Amino acid sequence: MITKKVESALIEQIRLEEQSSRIYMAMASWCETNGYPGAAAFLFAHSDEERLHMTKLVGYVNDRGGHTILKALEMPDNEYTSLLDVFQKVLKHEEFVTSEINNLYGLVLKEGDYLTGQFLQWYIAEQIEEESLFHSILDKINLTGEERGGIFHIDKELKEMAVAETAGEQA
Ligand code: OFO
Repeated sequence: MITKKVESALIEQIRLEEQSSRIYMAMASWCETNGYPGAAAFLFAHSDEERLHMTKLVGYVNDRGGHTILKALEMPDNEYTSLLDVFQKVLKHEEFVTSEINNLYGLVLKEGDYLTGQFLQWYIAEQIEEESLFHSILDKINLTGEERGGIFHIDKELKEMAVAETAGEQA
């Protein structure tokens, strides 16, 4: 059984995962309508992944004697200036999520809830993986600059990554 304090901290994390899903959906939609179909596919897949992070937490809270309630979400940014702008914002958002997961982990350990701590280790590993992935995408975009051929190639690569990510989720 989780304490009320842990329950409410997990519910806040659920809100953040759902918000992340919306943010990436808005970015995907911008990419799709601005000539970046690969980035759009990648971000649509990533939006789905954030939703899975959310549902995994919902299940955990309910299984441990809590009750997940859903909180209000914010309107995400819907306009971006370039693909670089999109991925800079993705990385910034992921860094924010990592710090929130870190705080959450600290809180549950302080509460003596080691089971929830163990559960959250999956999220910690996931954040490390995501930050490193987004750093590498951003490095590529930075190296290419505004060069159209390079951006076209990166967009193609993002499409392949989206296909691989979707296949991984379904496996
Ligand atoms: Fe939920 O994994 Fe990133 O934010």
